[in-house]
Amino acid sequence: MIWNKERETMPRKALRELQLEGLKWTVNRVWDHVPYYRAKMEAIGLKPKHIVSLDDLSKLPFMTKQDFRDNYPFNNFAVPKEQLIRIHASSGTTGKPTVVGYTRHDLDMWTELMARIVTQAGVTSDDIAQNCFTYGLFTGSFGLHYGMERIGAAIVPVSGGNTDKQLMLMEDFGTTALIATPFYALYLAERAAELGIDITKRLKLRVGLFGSEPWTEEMRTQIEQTLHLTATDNYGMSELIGPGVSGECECFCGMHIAEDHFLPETIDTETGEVLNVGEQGELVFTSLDKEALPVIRYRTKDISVLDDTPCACGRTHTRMRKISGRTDDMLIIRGINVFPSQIESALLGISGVGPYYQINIYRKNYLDELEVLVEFTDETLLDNFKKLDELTQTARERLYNVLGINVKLRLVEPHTLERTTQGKSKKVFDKRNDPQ
Ligand code: DLL
Repeated sequence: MIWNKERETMPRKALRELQLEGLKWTVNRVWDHVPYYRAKMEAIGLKPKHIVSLDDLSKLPFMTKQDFRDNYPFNNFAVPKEQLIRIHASSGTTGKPTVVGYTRHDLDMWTELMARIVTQAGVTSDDIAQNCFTYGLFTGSFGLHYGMERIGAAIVPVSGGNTDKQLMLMEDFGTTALIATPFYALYLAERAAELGIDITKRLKLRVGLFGSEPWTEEMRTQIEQTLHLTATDNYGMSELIGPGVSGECECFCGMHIAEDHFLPETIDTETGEVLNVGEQGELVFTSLDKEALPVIRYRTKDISVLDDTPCACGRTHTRMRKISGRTDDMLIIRGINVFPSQIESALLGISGVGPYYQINIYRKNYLDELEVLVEFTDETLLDNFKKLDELTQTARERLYNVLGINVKLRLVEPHTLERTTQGKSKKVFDKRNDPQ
């Protein structure tokens, strides 16, 4: 089903006209109300009147996370405080968080976008949706919450953690839709097995809405096989709106971007040059009708590929491929680029290991070393050194074939690596700057 047929299936020509109108409106708004960005434009002699076509987008300076930090908390807002009705912040691990604000119009627009996302994932008003995203400053929980309410699904705001209780409620309420990070979804399945809950018999889950952290196709397969549901991906970031930027439809061929509200680009991370649709690069977004926090050419650091070929679902909005990594996630080990997602894909393709893993990077004698810890799944192997050794060799070779470098691979016992039950999971531990 399509939530907003008029908008989501809009002919491309009409969509481009709408985008141009939104772009001009946003640039004017920022020029008038956001001094730091006006200064960036003035520094290159650019005025709002120079933006006359969508091609002029590339003339505009980028925004980055640093701009949010420099203007903490409210100096990048384009409205006075009395017009704000919600403030969220991203989970900055160090220092001050990234603060984002919404007017009533912004919240309404966001809710509509979330209604699209959940509808295209296959959720209907008959569903009972359990929200395992932690409620608080994080945008994920509230975004999905209001989107579910808008379409008439029953939302259960359990929040993060409390896994045993989550499973109890899931069974008692007959939850059909699950909202979580992909790794928490996997943990729910593991915990259910530990508690002797037969998911096929006692739970009624049928669809999962997963996002907020990178996950591979191999991880999707694992989740679908263990939780017995259809796992869908959705993407977004606080700076732009929260979740609601893009989500998968029933065709599973990328995530449709809400192009009537956000203008996507991909750029070469090094040069900032705009890439052609179909080329892999860093995603950059411009908001088209946000009041409180207009965003121009925000560099997400997320790596993807845009695809504007027609989709069988009838939606006309450009799609983006699953995020393959972040520019700041990329590990350079002895001159070779390695993405954690490559490691995840390789490990999950080996029977007998995974899906829990951890990546450590050390510096030894001025050389970087990559260590991968992965759980083996069959506990009886503990008594079978030969088999364990063979499995280690297989996994090591597989990683070498995929990454092109030697990895120190360690198989660890099942249930030994940490399970993240709230928030995004951390899998990479860069210890290169730790004292040796
Ligand atoms: O994570 C928004 C969100 C919440 C999206 C719930 C989807 C579901 P932030 O905390 O600001 O916002 O983190 C944004 O998370 O730049 C990506 O690096 C990553 N991310 C979000 N969704 C996905 C996804 C929310 N589906 C950052 N796949 C983004 C891969 C994702 N990475």
